Parts: sequence; structure tokens; C-alpha cells
Amino acid sequence: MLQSHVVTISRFLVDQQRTHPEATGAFTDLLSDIALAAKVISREVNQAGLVDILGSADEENVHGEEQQKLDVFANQVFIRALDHTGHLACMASEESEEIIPIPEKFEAGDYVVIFDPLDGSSNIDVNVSIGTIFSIHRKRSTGPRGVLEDCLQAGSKQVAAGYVLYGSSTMLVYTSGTGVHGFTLDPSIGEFLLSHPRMQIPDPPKKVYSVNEAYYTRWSTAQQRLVTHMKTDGGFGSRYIGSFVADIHRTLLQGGLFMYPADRESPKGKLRLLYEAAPMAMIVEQAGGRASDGVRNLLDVVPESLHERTPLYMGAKPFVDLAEEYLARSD
Ligand code: P6P
Repeated sequence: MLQSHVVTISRFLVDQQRTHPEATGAFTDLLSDIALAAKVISREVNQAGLVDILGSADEENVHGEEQQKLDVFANQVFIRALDHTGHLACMASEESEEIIPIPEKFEAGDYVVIFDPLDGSSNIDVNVSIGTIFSIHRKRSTGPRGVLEDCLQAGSKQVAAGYVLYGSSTMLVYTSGTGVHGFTLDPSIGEFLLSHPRMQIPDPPKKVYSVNEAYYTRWSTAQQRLVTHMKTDGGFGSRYIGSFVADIHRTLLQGGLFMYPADRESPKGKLRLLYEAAPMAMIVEQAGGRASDGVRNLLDVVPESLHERTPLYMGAKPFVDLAEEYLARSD
């Protein structure tokens, strides 16, 4: 029996569009296309153990990392769901060195979508939750189609941002600047249903830090002092899944502080600014939290290249403030 309060993502997007008289419907269509891609990827991810899609694709992505077949599949699904809609000026993906132009045979539009099609793919074979992350900007260049500069915008310029978490259930979480909204896929009807309206980091937040402590010896003294404080007199617990989308999703729901610091071997950390840090920073800030590179707000960072990395600290505001305070102390 259909409950009266059931709201599909399509219904939600149409209702949201009504609050913007100037809206043309392009954004609504774009989010609907992303939701479709998410359903297709979710189906494959959830069957990964059942069909011969496990294991690596014997190819390497732009970062020299062994490409899992699901990475390749998810990248293609995202591109094919969006490239013909007439809403995009161009795209960019973790799996593609250069920007992805809209084929000449298709009309181009005003939006730019930058995405990580399947983050955490090294977790696929051990059945740990993985995710898709997307960032949406408006085209800034004056030409007919998008160019690199349209992708190299500060996170504060994002029109919207979101992620899909392929976990015990598949969730799509997004913000377009008026709150964070979570939808859970009901596979029996193939619909994303509103399950987490207006997500807010709890206040008081749970005292949990989330970082890979295996790199402790590579950290700065200030970073070492921060984590030592949190695990001793700070009274924090620790949770680290090792899948960015899952770690951030938990942080949104419970509070805490997620960190991927710079270290001696990775002076900019591991995570990417454009399609990991910036979209999640918009979401976390819309949920009442903060996101920093350790020194300044992540949303203020202007990217210089598509795949640049950044240290990142995101979660409950008091804990990000604490991290910046410790990191500002000289060694
Ligand atoms: P580490 C997964 O490989 C990933 O890209 C993110 O999802 C995750 O947060 C991070 O790397 C984990 O990295 O160095 O702790 O294994």
C-alpha cells in the first residue's frame, strides 16, 4: 500500500523547481538523469558478486591506478546518461585525463558536471560501501561549448553537489543550496524515495575522528598532536571505513571529523579537489558543518588543474575549528 507521504525524487525536484519561477526545468532534468545513472550503477554494483565483473579491467586510469571494471562501467553510464540531453556544456571525470566534450551531434547547454563515477573502487571486491560523487557548475566561458576554465571554478560557485552511496541500501544525497536532501532507492519499484529531508549534522555532534592512522609517522607534528589530543584527553572515538562517501555519509548523520591530511609523501593529501572535496564541502556546509583544507575554507580554493589534490578536514564545525587551531600552531 502506498503511504500518503511517499515523495519520489522526481516529485521532489518538480516541487523544488516551483520555488524558482525563473527555472527552465534544465536542472530538474539534469538531476533526474543523474538519478537514472545512479540506478543503473547500483544494479551492477549490487550484482558485482554474481556476474563476472569483479576483478580489474587490466587497464590503468589517469592516475596509474588499476582500473576496476565497475569503474569503467560507471564512468560510461554517467557519460551516456548525460551527454545527449542538451543541458551540458562539458563534463569531467576522475577517469578521464582531459575534460569530456559534448559530441558535436548533440546540443550543448549551460551546466558542467564533474564527477567521480565510482570512488573507493578498491573496496568493491570486499563488499565495502562505495560511492559516486558529482559537482554541478554553470558554464562561465562565452563560447558555444564548455572548456577547461568552466571546470576550474571554486567550490563556492557550485550550483549543486551530491553523492550516491552503494551500501546496505542505495542512497542519493544532494544539495542545490537550500538544504541537503537524502533519497533511498526502493529497488522493487526502481524509485528514489525521500527518506532524509533537510539533513543536518547533529548538535551536539558525536565525538568521532576519522583518519587513516597508518600514516601517523608521515604527518606533521601539529597533525600528530591533533590526533593524539582527540584520542586521549579529547575523549573522541574513532571510525574509518576507507571509503570517502561512506565516511562522509556517517559524518553527516552522526557528526564527527573526517580528515585526509597532507603528509611527507603526499604534500597535498590524496583526495581530489574538484570531484571529491568540493562537492562534499558544499554538502557538509549545507548540513551545518564546515570543510577546510586545514588552513582555509575548502569552498574558497580555486583549482588550477582538473585532478589536483587537497588535504581535507570536514564535519562538525567545532571539530574542524579545533583541527585548524592545532594545525596553526608552529611545530
Ligand atoms: P587510504 C578509496 O580508495 C579512496 O579514494 C577514498 O574513498 C578513501 O577515503 C581513501 O581513498 C582511503 O585512502 O589511504 O586511507 O586507503
